[in-house]
Amino acid sequence: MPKTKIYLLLIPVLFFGLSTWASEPVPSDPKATPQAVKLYQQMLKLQQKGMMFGHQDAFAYGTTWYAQEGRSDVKDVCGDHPAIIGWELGHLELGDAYSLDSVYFDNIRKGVNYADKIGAINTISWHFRNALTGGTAWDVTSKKTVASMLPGGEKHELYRQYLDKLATFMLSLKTNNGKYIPVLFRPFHEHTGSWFWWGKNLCTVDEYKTLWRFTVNYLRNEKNIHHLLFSYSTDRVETTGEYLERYPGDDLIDLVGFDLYDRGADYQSALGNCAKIVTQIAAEKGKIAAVTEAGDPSGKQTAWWTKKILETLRPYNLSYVLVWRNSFTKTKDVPFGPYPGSPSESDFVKFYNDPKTLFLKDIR
Ligand code: BMA
Repeated sequence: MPKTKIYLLLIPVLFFGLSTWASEPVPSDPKATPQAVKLYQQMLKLQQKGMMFGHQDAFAYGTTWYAQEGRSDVKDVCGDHPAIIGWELGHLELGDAYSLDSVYFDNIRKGVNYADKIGAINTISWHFRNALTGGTAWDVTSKKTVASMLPGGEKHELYRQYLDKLATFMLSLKTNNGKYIPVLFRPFHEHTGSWFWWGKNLCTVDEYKTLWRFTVNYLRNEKNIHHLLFSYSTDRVETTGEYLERYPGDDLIDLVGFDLYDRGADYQSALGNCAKIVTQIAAEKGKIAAVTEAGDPSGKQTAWWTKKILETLRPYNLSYVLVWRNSFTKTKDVPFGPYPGSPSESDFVKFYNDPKTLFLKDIR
């Protein structure tokens, strides 16, 4: 066959290939790295298939161990790791060597790398200090903190310094062949409540949105960071209007989520309602939807995984549900994830075996 004819045959192939490529959804950052684009598209596809399981600090420590590569309490219980691994950066802004949860930032970097290498997805939260008062993330004594951090504010320079430290850390998340590891980043969460300095009663709608916009633009434009997908996550809300009241914009956000702990008899209805709200918004906007934090604060319910979580969330196309950490030190919190000997251990295995839930082996 003459060469020109072969080229002609290629035209429909090329056209089809390009049009499929053009219609693929892309993250909010127009300069997102190929790895961030790939992660975004992978998560959008997976959310049609099932719901991933995530655990905060899964690779950092468990109820009886600390910093053992390859171990997680989840794996100790069901034989597989979570698909989503949560990390926390609080105190990075102080220049400390370890986080407010006593995890060395070097170990977080190694853990993010390890998770990425084995095909898991990393999400990072940041309970960072109150720049105005010097208090913790839970210091809600001033309503001026957010305003003070914005351009022109008295703590704006200090906030830039916090972000510089954050940027240095994010830019250190690289694979062995030098590619930035894409991560979900989830700052300023649970802002529909008022227990963090960025909460609802502590700043205006405008201040909250401006804080987001300044932060994302600073990281993207001044620090040249393009491997982050940004998560917006409220606490419990009743309506779509309430959910979106402080939403900073489609050009900044990739994932819409919420945090909801089992604190009362109406947990299932509230969980279902929030799941409905975020999955509808995600479908309309072409974004990822997730339960970004959950847990049973009593630690005693024996069928919590199947009865409360799975049964309630089964109808929805959620990317993941992440439960909070299994602290190895004595805190006021129970371990929220499964662990050997926990009252809900066998129920977790049922949850794991259900086709709706996705763990590491299901996504790589
Ligand atoms: C909270 C608790 C704290 C922890 C913080 C940040 O919900 O688990 O003990 O310091 O998250 O991870």
